[in-house]
Amino acid sequence: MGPEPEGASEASGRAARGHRAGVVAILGLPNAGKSTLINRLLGEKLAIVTARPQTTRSRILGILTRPDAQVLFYDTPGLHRAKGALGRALNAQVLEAAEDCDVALLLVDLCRGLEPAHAELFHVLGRGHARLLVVGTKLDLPGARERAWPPSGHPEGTPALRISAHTGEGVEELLERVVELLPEGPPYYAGEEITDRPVRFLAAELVREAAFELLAEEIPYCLAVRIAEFDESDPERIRIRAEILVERESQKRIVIGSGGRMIREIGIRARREIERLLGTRVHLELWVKVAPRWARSPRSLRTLGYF
Ligand SMILES: Nc1nc2c(ncn2[C@@H]2O[C@H](COP(=O)(O)OP(=O)(O)OP(=O)(O)O)[C@@H](O)[C@H]2O)c(=O)[nH]1
Ligand SMILES: [Mg+2]
Repeated sequence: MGPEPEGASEASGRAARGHRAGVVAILGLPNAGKSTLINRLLGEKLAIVTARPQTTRSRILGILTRPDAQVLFYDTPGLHRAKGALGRALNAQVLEAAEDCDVALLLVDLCRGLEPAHAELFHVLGRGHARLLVVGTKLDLPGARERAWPPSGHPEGTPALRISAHTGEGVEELLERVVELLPEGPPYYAGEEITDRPVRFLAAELVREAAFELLAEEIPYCLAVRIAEFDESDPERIRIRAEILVERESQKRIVIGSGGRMIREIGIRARREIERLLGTRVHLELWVKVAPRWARSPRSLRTLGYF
């Protein structure tokens, strides 16, 4: 072999030879811990997390860049029995992500094991070309470590590892396994980007997270959040006006709460989180609006950023 070329051509040669890049889909049933894991991997809160199932409503990209690799992690909604346009759209996104990735992480709550609903995910993954890793989650929970692992029904020969996204146990090892499975190639994104989502979308999600945590029963599933105004003209204090959309007048009353207590509480929590995200002070104004059809049409779901 001849001598190595020097300068820029040497750098690009190095990138093509050693560098890895690819798409990793984080998949699983609702509440498996997908969003918590992407946040842990990225070291930033990109995806909202609540104790309720079906929190995530869209694919969210987290870009992890290091000298030897760029990993494009996609958080996805939990695969579930779909009801209505929103449910169907969520599941469609999950299946699309599963078919269209280099590596699929199938997250399984260790305390629940494999469930019949996982079969559809295995089926779709079997059709695609992705390398599959089965990941047991919430290893820190009492009893999780004693559960059979890999779980019964686990496809033979598929690598399986266990993590706790809360304590970080196993996460570094998971990342190394993922990088090894990625194809060689140059990075897709400039190094400083960590997501493709605009901050106003992340801000809307943080309002939704606060609402999910504070409202009981079915109400969180009947609401969506839209940012009506995002004013950065004063960089010391960003002004945000967000609208909480509900389907019925009765839901609007519950979201506002008696004497406005509930909406005030939602506002306080959401503002705290948005300030942490933006690193500045935020003035957050919340309005509740009845929009009976927000969840019914693909067009309005797209406008809300759920596609
Ligand atoms: N103890 C423990 N709890 C966890 C861990 N990871 C996630 N959780 C909790 O599990 C619940 C669900 O976590 P999410 O990350 O929102 O789960 P998800 O899979 O994104 O859920 P959906 O978006 O609804 O599909 C939350 O209450 C998390 O705090 C973990 O490593 N340990
Ligand atoms: Mg989620």
